[in-house]
Amino acid sequence: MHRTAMRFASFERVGAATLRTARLVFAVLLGAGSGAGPALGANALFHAVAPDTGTDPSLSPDGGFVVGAFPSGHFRWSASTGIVPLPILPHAVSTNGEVVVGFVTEAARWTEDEGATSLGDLSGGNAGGATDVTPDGARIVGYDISPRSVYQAFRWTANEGMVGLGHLPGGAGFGHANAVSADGAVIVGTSDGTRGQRVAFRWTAGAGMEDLGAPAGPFSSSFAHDVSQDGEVIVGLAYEVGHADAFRWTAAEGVQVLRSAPDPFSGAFMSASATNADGSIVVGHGGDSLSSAFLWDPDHGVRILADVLAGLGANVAGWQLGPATDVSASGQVIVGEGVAPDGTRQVWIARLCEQAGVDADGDGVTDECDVCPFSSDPDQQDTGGVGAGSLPDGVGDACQCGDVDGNGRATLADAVVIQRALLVPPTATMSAPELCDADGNGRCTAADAVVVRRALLRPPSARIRQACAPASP
Ligand SMILES: [Ca+2]
Ligand SMILES: [Ca+2]
Ligand SMILES: [Ca+2]
Ligand SMILES: [Ca+2]
Repeated sequence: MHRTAMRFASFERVGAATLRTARLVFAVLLGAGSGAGPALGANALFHAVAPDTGTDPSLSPDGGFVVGAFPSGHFRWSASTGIVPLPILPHAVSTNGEVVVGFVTEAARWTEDEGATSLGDLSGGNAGGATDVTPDGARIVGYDISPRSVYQAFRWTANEGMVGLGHLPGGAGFGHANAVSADGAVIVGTSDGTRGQRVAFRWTAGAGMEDLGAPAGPFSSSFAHDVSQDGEVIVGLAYEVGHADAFRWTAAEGVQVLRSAPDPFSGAFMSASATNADGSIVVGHGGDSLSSAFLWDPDHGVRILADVLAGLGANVAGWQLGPATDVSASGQVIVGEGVAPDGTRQVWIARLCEQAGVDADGDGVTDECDVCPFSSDPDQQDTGGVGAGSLPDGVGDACQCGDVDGNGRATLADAVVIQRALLVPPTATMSAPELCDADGNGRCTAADAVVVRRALLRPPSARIRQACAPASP
């Protein structure tokens, strides 16, 4: 991804149970005029699905799918499908969203066609988990736990099944693969070894498992959390009692601590969670409670993500952006955990958009960060989503299908207005009749009122289709 081409950013939020989408425009360009590095742009994109979304979200490489855990269950989300409940605790998802890997009672994969299936085991035990999958869904890595509680990293393909990666020399009790490169050639994780402590490893078929080494400093342990798709960059956490630093490894530079001056975390804990396809973007979290998301790139070093977004004009006021847990291959989409202004826990996404993208409606905001890509709405107003009191959901007021009274939210009042406006003679008037078509069949009928009502149920029994005229090409 050409980071210098980025001019727009958006900040999305994925919540739980119904789809609500929202984006906010930012007007400030960050980095413009600096001549180098991402000049991030000016949109915010919030996808809210319901309150109380869960933890540890992961992204598909294209940023289109999010998987995560609700307190009440597990989910896969995309803008087009909304929430799909999953019978698996998900840790990673393939590009097309079709393969989700994680944990059921042991390492497992889920597909729409086959459901959840076990990946088998190495040791006759019945425990472990899958932690990552290649973009094509074909290769999976994770860890197996034996009946004697020996952890061993594994790789898996349909043909070979589960193959153990062993341990670093001198190690025998702990191995845990966390990530795999796009072609499956490089696997990273943590193993015990001769140094006794658990250390980050890099595995290749030719060299086997190798100790990644430790950064300079008093670190006794290290954990590799992610590898770039090209296998060239590894990121993770280096640890010593009372201290932890995020690191980034390359063959040329070895393990380097990702702490730059000025240090936004003032020496407190840091951990890198994920990196993009070429390793040029790293995300993670830091601070005494490990609760603030950060963004690293070589031009700017470590920055607090919330500050970056606020600097771009994003409306993140009142948000606590907790750990950033994953980033798309392009580096443009970042997902993490946080607390919304209303106090609910939410999964959020920040999107960085290309300045030179298509602007179908000519309102100055490129399609991928336009809250209404097919309605000219230069103000990018996004009041809420589906439900009274709903947070901005990434769908602009101008194209919030179902919101016929035009107050920026689709609520029960809208369903009532639709029904009354369709009476002969009508007993109510729709302020925004163009938003009536909630079921997306091209007409405004009583069925649209039913869809709005059902979309408001918890859990919803219908989804409002974003296919009314202002939301359509
Ligand atoms: Ca536009
Ligand atoms: Ca627009
Ligand atoms: Ca909205
Ligand atoms: Ca409304």
